[in-house]
Amino acid sequence: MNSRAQHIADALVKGAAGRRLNPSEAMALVDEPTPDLLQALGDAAHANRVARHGNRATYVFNVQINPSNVCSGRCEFCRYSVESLDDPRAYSLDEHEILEKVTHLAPTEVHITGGLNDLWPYERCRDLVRELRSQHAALHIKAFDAVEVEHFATASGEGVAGILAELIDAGVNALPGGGAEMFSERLRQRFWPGKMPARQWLAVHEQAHRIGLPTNATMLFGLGDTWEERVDHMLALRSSQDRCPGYECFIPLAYQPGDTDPVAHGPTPFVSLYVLALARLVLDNIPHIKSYWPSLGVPAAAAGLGYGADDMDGTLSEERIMHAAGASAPGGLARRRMAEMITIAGFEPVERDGLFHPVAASRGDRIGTRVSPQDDSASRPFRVSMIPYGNMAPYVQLGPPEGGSFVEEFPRASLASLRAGSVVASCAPVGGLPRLRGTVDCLGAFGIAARGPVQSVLLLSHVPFDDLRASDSVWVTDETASSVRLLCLLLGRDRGSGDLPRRAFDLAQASAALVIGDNAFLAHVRDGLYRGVRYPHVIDLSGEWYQRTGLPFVFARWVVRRDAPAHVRESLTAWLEQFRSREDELVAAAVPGEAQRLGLPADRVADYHAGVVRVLGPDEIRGQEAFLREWRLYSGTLAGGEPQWIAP
Ligand code: V47
Ligand code: SF4
Repeated sequence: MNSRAQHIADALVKGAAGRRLNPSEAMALVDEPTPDLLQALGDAAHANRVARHGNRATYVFNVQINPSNVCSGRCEFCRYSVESLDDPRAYSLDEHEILEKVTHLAPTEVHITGGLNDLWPYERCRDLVRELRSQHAALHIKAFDAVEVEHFATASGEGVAGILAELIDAGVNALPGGGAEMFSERLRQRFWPGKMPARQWLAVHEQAHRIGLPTNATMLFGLGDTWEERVDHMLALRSSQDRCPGYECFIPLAYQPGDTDPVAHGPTPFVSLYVLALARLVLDNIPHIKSYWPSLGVPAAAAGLGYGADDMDGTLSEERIMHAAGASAPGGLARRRMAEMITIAGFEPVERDGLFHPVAASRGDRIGTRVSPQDDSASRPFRVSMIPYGNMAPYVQLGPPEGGSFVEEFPRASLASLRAGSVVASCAPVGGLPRLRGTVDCLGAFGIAARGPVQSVLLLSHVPFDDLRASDSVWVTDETASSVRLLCLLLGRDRGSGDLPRRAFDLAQASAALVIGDNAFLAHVRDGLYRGVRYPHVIDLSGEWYQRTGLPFVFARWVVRRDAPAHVRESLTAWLEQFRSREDELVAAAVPGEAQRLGLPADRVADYHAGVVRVLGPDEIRGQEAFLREWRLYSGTLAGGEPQWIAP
């Protein structure tokens, strides 16, 4: 072995054992990155992470809140921000919306970060945190990166220490790791000259650590940075942690180019895995390495768990920063998907809190049962998917069937789980049932239906329904494809397929938005207000359907997998029969909790429930058949099959 190879081999042995690499050893690991060296690095990093965390990989049930995308920062790589409110892509959420989202989703953690602007000045940000804390005592609030803290400090004249102390007092539990970018001054001058230099970023974090506020640290890579610059970034963080400990986690962020990229493309999975493994070996004093799926992509992030990472961040509904730059990872993942992804990668999934502690088994999710493989105890051997909308609350009130447990997931995900066999039963969206023919059977005549408007599927529109044309665009929720089909049918039957509106990928630019479940109900109660925008036309699609056909609309049917064992079918049937006999009582019992969860008067919620049909009669069955027949006929007339704005 030559001396260079020996140097690398020694560094790997030290790194695998968790011993500190000196700068020359760290540099040797990136001298000539090759696939063979990646494997060796991965093995060493894996040994290091197993010694620290065993075979566990953590995730958190979290939500990202980005109050506004208006930012004076003008970093060249950023596809998320816009310069002013005049930009059509600009948005600013309001407090009500944010609080409602958090109440509705009830996450373990919120991650709040936004742009530098006058719309959300310091006092407003602080008061938002205060309000969140007063409403959610146990919520982990990870808020405002070092760049935002510095901006608050300059604008308010209070100084960084004062701002941090006040934010802690308001309820902040940790600072996120954003704004570090790459510490290289060369790259800063080139891509983000207006942003604070490395020493200032480090000073904010060290100040936070001094007063007991933990933080994270990121590194943006793939913008023409060299391997030496990456190692220097890690070494600077390592020294900072030695000086003033408090970094919980390191998060490498792969540059997402968007469509006006300053460099040709983002980093390859080879580079991402190399960076993760390198980080685990160099950052001996930072406990956690995060494989951040919105930025690395789901496959590379899952693979990253075998290259030194021990955490996958979280469910992250509403992540905007990476997605604004065209990240191809899904917009949010259900807890079950996180757990599945980790299991498939060969690790034991553990749901954690904001400080990386396992979530206590008693703190289950809000619909009754923990969503993790630990549910598969002998006493709860089968899983039933439960859609997390208020109209399902009476079923939740009844509790899971004998021998089963609930798994929370949106309608589209529940179809995939049924197909994959990871759940045995679901109240599945009717539009997806034809594709499950032969795989599932209906369980009696139970489901969710409406004889007229029920505020469960709404089109919120700037344009009257009858005037929507091909020149318009519709943003659709990705929670289900069924309601999208209903909308297509209602629009397409009168207009012809050539005149269907286009699908919008940006809500802010859409002429109309299709929303379902609780979002639809809340938008109805608020006279068309959704995500801070008031839509003058609120069209209830089950009402439209009823008007045109005289038939009820069936949103979902309880189905069971055909291969379910007899005792599972029996248990589910007995459970639904029990539901039938106790429906009124269960609905009444669900109303107060639902009213509190949604922040609405109980009578409003009771009215909503009164409009939902759960035990279906002959009219509902006719309505379901009519919808499936009409859809078959209509979609058969479309040249390219289903319209392109129906996601597969
Ligand atoms: O600082 C912006 C990055 C960061 C792009 O603390 C981009 O747990 C890639 O800080 N391509 C903000 N990256 C996100 C962040 C974060 C993310 C996940 C977890 C944590 C945590 C923190 O996003 C910015 C910037 O480096 N970013 N635009 C882009 N086009
Ligand atoms: Fe603004 Fe942050 Fe985007 Fe820079 S990265 S432009 S500071 S939002």
